[in-house]
Amino acid sequence: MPRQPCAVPDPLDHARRLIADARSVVVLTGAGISAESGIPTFRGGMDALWKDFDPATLATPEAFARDPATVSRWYDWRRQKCREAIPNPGHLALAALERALEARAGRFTLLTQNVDRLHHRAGSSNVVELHGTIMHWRCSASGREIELPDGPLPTYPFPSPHCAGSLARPDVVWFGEPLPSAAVHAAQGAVADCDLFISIGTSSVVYPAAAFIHEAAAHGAATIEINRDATPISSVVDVSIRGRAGEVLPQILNPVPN
Ligand code: BV8
Repeated sequence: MPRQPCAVPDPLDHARRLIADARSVVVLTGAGISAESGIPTFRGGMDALWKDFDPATLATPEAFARDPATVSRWYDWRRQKCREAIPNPGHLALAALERALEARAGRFTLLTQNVDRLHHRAGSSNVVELHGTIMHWRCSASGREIELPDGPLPTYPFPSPHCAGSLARPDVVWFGEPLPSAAVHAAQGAVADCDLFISIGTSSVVYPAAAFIHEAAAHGAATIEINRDATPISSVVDVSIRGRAGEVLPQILNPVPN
């Protein structure tokens, strides 16, 4: 009798089983989950308009100090893209997962690197914005929040109404800036407690966000990656699913097991 090859579970079935058994889930999302809502990813090419600019060099305090008009225009263009975008089935599936876990007295934390607020608009509630939000701007001197017009800003850079001579800046975390301590604290607490960590739509190259999945695995959490392209974690997670978040998440989360 020829030996039956040990069956390698279908990744989608494996993911479904891990989710059904999970008690405490942490999800980390990146720009890829908002791509199907029409928001350009961070490293996937912003748009013909900005093709000559490298986002990683624009998303720095140095760039803002050197050329506040260009940086302000870029962020306000992205803010408009975020306002026009609507949550896609990937965002909605994660909101449904949170409700299903709550219904079975489980725990759910959504860590996002995204600044677009689409998870909130999709109905997710326990959302930790690791890199802030583009939908709020603050005074570059006092840090006070600045009311913005819904439409494009009238001038770039946009003067702060709070401190003479200061500018409005997006309330995001730039490279070289520390993440909000409350967000880091919330993330570390959730990661320490989770038994399942799901990474979705991120190139897994930006720290400290990219470290969380390794911390979760180190204390025994199962790990799943859902991403269009391979990343540095694809070969180390328990389940690696290559695909679009808006297509894969509804397949593994609906109906969400209570
Ligand atoms: C800090 C906000 C210290 C602004 C962003 C080790 C430890 C700590 C720091 C470092 C470290 N090593 C290096 C650093 C420095 C740096 C860093 O990580 N550099 C990297 C590039 C090497 N980190 C920092 O500077 C951080 N600060 O550590 O401060 C400190 C402490 C005390 C005092 C002073 C300082 C701050 C990092 C945050 C920077 N801000 N964004 C803005 O948005 O403009 S990061 C930026 O990258 C975006 O937020 C983005 O979310 C993030 C990660 O990118 P992704 O989301 O992954 O997007 P990307 O385009 O790369 O990938 C998309 C993926 O989706 C792709 O893989 C693609 O295949 C996939 N995809 C596409 N479509 C789909 C899809 N997947 C599924 N479905 C689809 N449809």
